[in-house]
Amino acid sequence: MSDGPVRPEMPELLTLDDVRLLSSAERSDYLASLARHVRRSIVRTIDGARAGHIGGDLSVTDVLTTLFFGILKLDPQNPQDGDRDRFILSKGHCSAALYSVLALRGFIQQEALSTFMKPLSALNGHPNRRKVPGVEANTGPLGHGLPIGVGSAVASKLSGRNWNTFVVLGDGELQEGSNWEAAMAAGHRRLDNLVAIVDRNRLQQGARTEDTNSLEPLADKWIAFGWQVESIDGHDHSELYRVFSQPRRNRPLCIIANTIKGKGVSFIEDRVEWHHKVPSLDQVKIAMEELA
Ligand SMILES: Cc1ncc(C[n+]2csc(CCOP(=O)(O)OP(=O)(O)O)c2C)c(N)n1
Repeated sequence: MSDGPVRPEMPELLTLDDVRLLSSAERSDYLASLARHVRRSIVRTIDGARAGHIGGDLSVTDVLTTLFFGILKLDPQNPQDGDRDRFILSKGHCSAALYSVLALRGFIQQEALSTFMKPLSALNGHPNRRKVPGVEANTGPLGHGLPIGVGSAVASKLSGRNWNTFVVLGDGELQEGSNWEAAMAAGHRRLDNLVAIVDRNRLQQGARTEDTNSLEPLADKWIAFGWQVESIDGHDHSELYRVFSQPRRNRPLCIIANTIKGKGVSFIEDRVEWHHKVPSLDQVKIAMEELA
C-alpha cells in the first residue's frame, strides 16, 4: 500500500544524554515526531498482517516512544547487557507497537515488520523473549508482566547492578488478581527501582472498564499498596518524560497514563469495536493521512 501523499521526515536519533539536554519544548517535538512514525508503522504492520490490536497499540504509543527514546538505558548492539534497564509490555497483545518501537530503535530490522504474525516469523502476535531482541518477557496472558517485573526489580537489588524495571499494563488487565499480589509485594519491599505504567484508556475487549469491573478510585488503590502514584496525560511527552525521570521516593512508582484508545486516528479513537478490528484498505489510507 502507499503511505499517502505526505511522508513525515524521520528525525535523527539522539542519545539519552542529548535528549536530556534539550529544552522541554524541543524534547516534546522530538518525541512527538518519533511517535508519529511509530503510529504509522503500527498501521502499516497491522495492515500487512490483516491482524492485530490497533486500539491499544495507538493508545500506548506515546508511553513507549518516551521510554525507548528518552529514558531506557538500552543498547541495541548488546541487547543482553547485564546493566540494561528492563522493559516489559504486560499487555502483550499490543506487540505491533512494541515491534515498531524496537525496529525504530534498531533492535530488529524494519523489514521484519512486514512478517508480523505470518508463518515462521519471529514477530508473533504476542512477544517472545527467545525470538525477539529487546523483549524481556513472554506476555499475552494478562496479569503476568508485573509479577515478572517485581522479580526483576528484586534481582536488580540483589545483584547490586541497579537497573530499573518498567512494566506497561492495560487498565482492563488490572482485573487480573496477580497484579495486586505483585503490587503488594513491591510495596512491602519498597522497590524504588520499579515503575508500573497503566495505559488508562478506559476500554478493554468488548466493553468499558468501568462497566465490567470498576477500577476507580484507581490511584488510591496503588497508594494503599505502598506505591507513589502520578496521574498524567499519557499523550503528553513532556509530562511522560518528567514523571519517568523524577527521583524515586523510597517506593515503587505507578504512573496512571490517561490515554485514548486508538489515539491519532479519528474513526478508531475511543471506540470499543476497534480492540482488534482491522481497518479496510480505504480506512488504512485515511489513517495514514491523519497520521502524516
Ligand atoms: C488471562 C487473559 N484473559 C483474557 C485475555 C484476552 N484479552 C486480550 S486483550 C484483552 C483486553 C485487555 O484490555 P486492556 O488491558 O485494557 O488492554 P487495551 O484496552 O489497552 O488493549 C483481553 C480480555 C488474555 N489475553 N489473557
